[in-house]
Amino acid sequence: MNHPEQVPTQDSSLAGLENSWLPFTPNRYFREHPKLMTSAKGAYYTNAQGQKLFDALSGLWCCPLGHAHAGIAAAISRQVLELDYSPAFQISNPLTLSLARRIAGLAPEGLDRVFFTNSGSEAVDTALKIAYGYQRLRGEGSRTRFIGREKGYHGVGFGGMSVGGMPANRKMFGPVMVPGVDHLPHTYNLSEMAFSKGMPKWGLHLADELERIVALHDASTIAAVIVEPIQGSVGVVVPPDGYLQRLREICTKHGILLIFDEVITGFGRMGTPFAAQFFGVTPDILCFAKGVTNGIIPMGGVIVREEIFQAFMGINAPQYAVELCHGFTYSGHPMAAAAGHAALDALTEGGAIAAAAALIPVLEETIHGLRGEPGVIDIRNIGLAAAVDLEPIAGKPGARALKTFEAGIHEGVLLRFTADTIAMGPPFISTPDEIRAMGDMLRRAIRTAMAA
Ligand code: PXG
Ligand code: PLP
Repeated sequence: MNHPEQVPTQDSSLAGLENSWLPFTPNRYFREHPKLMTSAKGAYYTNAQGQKLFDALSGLWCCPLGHAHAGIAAAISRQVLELDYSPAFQISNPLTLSLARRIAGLAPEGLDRVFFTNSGSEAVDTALKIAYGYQRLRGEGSRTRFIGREKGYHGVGFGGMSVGGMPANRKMFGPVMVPGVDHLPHTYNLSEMAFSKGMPKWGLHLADELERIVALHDASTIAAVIVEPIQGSVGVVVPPDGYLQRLREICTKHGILLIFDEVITGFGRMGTPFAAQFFGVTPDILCFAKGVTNGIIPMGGVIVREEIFQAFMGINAPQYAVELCHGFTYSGHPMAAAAGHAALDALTEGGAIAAAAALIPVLEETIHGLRGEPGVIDIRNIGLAAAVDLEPIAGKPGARALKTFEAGIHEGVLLRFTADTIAMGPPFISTPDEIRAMGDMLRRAIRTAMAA
């Protein structure tokens, strides 16, 4: 049903807003301050006002190759007339199989089996189910607990929400969480690590909290630990030096699976194919999404150690029995697989991951150049990702970053903020000058927001 009386303006491009419920959006604010994009090319959007905006977060971290990418556009146009869909259950197709092979080839040694999903949230819930199923199949069915981390974001499925650690995403749903989850402490500590470049030197001891949690619950009750190597959504919280190695050691010692949620860090954001290679730590299960198709067709998945897959193949059931009763109508969608192949072409042979690596020092220098600006209380960076924390306005958390976001649009940059943190993950196709220009626009936006 329409509610014409609620249409905020006469602008015909907003027709339909009264029937829309926008995700992770303050819908009441949006209605008064609508923002519509109408086209995108390369590292820029054009909005309904005709302004050109630099895409400082590569979409929502998912478009590192920029927009209107010729190779991906050509691949999906071909694919739609070749094989637009084929059933995901009981059937596959050569393109999806060969994409799994290429992804396994990019992944760290030992991670060889790919299960496709359509989003990061689905990847996380799939990973948790595989982890528990594996423990059960190897005779460790008492291992039912999952350990997440404070400030973690693992999507919005019931599993991902439960292991996630962003209070706002959890508080409405407390009673319906997956039971038995515990959380590692987060590693963000302004007094110890403000303005660090790369990995903070402080905080390795926080990994030992896993030993405390294991002692509390007993290892025999814990199936898996899930962490983002870098906490992206909360605003680029970088792990302390040695932290992920320590988690790996503790998990191995206690027979606990380690899951890396690389939905943001996968496919080049760290200047390496995955963060696992950047940090030199290999998990047992790795979740991916976003960059795998450059965000153009939704796709996600998990990559698991062969041994985990083989545990499922060893079930005591006839050969024609389904080993894992789990999957999605669109798992390994041929259109997504076509986009995935074209994205991987650009990331690997096309040199985009190498280009991202080359931009890392430019982003570091640019972003730390904002130190000393009014209201800037922290700056941090790793890989091609960075964040700036702003002094909150007393009693109005998030209001300072919102003002900066609005001022950024005026300057020509689309920023992403969460609470009073501005996060940046520019496209790998950016030029050094574009990164510097982004820094200048952010500087002016911060000054405007502080003056307001
Ligand atoms: N895990 C991680 C680590 C993520 O970053 C998800 C799972 C969920 O993926 P889907 O595809 O279900 O949204 C994510 C998603 C931001 C931002 O501004 C981050 C995400 C999504 C939207 C915005 O940092 N991460
Ligand atoms: N709900 C209903 C009624 C369905 O039939 C299906 C799939 O067949 C789903 C949900 C799950 O949808 P998807 O496989 O796209 O996740």
